[in-house]
Amino acid sequence: MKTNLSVIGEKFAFEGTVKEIRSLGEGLINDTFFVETEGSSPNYILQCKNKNIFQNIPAMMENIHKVTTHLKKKIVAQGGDPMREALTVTLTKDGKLYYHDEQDEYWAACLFIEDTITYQKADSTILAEQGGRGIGQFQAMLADMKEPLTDILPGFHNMRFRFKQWDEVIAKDPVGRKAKVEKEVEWIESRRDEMLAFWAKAESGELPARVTHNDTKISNILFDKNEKVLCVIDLDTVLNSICLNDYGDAIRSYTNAAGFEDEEDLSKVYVDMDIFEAYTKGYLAETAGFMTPAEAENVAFSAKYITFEQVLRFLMDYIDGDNYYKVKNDTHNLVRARGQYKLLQSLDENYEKMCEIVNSQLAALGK
Ligand code: GN1
Ligand code: MG
Repeated sequence: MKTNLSVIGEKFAFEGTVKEIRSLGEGLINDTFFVETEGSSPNYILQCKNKNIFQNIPAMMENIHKVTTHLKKKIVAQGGDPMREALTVTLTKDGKLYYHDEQDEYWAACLFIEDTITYQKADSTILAEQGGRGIGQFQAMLADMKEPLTDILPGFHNMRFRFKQWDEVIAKDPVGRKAKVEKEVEWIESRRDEMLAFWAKAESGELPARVTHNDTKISNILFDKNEKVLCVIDLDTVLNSICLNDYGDAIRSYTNAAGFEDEEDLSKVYVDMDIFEAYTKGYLAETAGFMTPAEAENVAFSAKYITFEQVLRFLMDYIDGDNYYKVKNDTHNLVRARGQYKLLQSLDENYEKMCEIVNSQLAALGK
């Protein structure tokens, strides 16, 4: 049955009169719509959340509510604009954080922040440094948030959990693709111990759990017209996890010279070290103040960790028959896994230089 968007829109406490609700294109996870209102009333973003991936959407919305409430208090105390520098969840007319429709779909809305720009690619060091500041400020403002968040994506960046999923998929080989990717399977197996050793530091508490974003690509940052970071968006994945994962995931996406995960020409996939330096500078300027010595020591490795995790997740989804990520064809996940592996190789090659950059930035910040 086709969803009647205007009926969904009527459930929310939008100011003014809704003129049109139109699709903002297909995201990889949720379906997103722009709600345009008449005259000078605010506009909104409306989303149908993906319930296959997010199995507890009420808890997800509670997490978002807790985080945005905390951020707004901090922004006001710093003299900022809480309506532009943090997301504002728009409630339903009966005061709920989401609307659960008759077809068992979950909808949520937030205020659209006007006069901002988003980028798909970090094509300048200015943008990269600002992006690093954005996630760094986000984490710093949330570093003293005491209320725990519900773990709505159990095991999300947990390598032990990922290997458990991996072992099950490899044992099952449900669509007979394993034989086609022996070499790629070996990429994963050969680094199992190295990657589990990093995660063991999170399990022991050596790397503490903090409030983290978990999807730190550049398109999840709103910039103002002067290329200055304004607001971090897409809070579906806010969780308690280690802060370095947000840094590592951003490095994985910002520094990829190819600019996207679908590049088939692997000669275009490598780490842009100028972007690496700029992002690292921006991120550490905001986070060095709260980082423990153990966190500071593991900054550079986190980029390898998250990139490896992404190779594993794409390859696992390929072997599993493409159940998680949306794909355009049978080899889409394999292409993505190969691209991420090429990026991981480039991170390996540049690792010494990456450590030097991190250490010199930390030293400049008195760490
Ligand atoms: C998914 O759709 P997007 O880009 O927000 C995924 C991330 C992956 C990313 C890879 C909840 O995020 O973890 O890194 O694809 N999000 C979820 O492109 O699994
Ligand atoms: Mg996302």
